[in-house]
Amino acid sequence: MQVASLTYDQVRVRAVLVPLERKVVSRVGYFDRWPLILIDLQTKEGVVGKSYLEPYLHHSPKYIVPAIEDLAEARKGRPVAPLADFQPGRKSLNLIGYEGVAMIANAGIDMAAWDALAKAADVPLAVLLGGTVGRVPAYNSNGLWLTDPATLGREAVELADEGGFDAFKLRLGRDKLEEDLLAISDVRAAVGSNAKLMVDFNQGLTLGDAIRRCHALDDQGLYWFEEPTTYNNLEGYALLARELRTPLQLGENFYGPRELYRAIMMQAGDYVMPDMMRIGGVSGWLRSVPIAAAAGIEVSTHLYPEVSAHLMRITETAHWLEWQDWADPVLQEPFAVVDGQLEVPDRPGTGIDWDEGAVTRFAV
Ligand code: SMN
Ligand code: MG
Repeated sequence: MQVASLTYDQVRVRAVLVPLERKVVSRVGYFDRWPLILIDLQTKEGVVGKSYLEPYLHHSPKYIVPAIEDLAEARKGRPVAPLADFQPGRKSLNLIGYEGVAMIANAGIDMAAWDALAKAADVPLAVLLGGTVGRVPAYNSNGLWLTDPATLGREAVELADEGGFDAFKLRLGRDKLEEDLLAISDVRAAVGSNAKLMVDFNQGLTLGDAIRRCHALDDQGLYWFEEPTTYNNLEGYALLARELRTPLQLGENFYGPRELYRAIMMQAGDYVMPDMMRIGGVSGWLRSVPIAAAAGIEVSTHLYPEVSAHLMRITETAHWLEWQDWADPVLQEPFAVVDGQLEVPDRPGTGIDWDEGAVTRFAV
């Protein structure tokens, strides 16, 4: 189907709580199930754009869903023009905040709008954006939480086998340095010393402890140190980045392009990894990553592997895609991973569609 332009009609928003194969045990929280907000954006022309949000907190759909519905209602009858709507959408809610729920709601609608436009053009999103479909290098982020270090080697082997991975995210920041070192050595012993280990502290350390712990781990050959301390302590990050040899990664908590810009201006890290829900969806990504590219900074993704993979195909300094299969339980056709790379499917839009039986089963 090819349609010249689209008009907003209605939005259908549903919340589900899906099972996690491995429980998330991290310094940002414990999650035994994972909430998803599923957005179906219906257009007057009959094309339906689809996206999902991962709001972490089980009860948060109660206040995020109405914000999405309000935004969509205000656009009823107007052309679907997500890039042009990005800043006006944010401004329309800025009196209750420029970040948080206001941005999350905008990002959800934005991703669905881009999916609709690509479907109307009958091309994959990566192609609509001027790229091609194909593979994107990924690391497996489905496990290696703050669980018993003695079990991590076995788990790392399982994770490698989930798609020929040789790069993994390992969560650190245990009480004792020795426990973090044990976790690293167990994983290395199981998957080999050439495997890349991205380590994530999930903001768990005070700045002082981050200085101590990161220095102690600096000669471990780790691929990056992610969020050792509170995400918005950019001065602290700049200090860590200056002192450490291991590259410093941050960015999953940037709300919009200006926060990425500020972090880069302050030399707060070596790499950035925006999250689709917080950076502002596809439009927020398109507005942000050129800033990183101009600064020569490599860009990785956070969560949202499906939509993010399309964007990595057109991102100048594309680095690593974070692979999580957490939305798979409600997807009709989960994306394939081959040789540690995510395959962007050659189908119109983002390639996301719901398994409606599963949506009913996991509805909340
Ligand atoms: C993370 C993501 C989702 C839940 C907990 C922790 C982590 C990551 O920050 O980067 O994967
Ligand atoms: Mg992280």
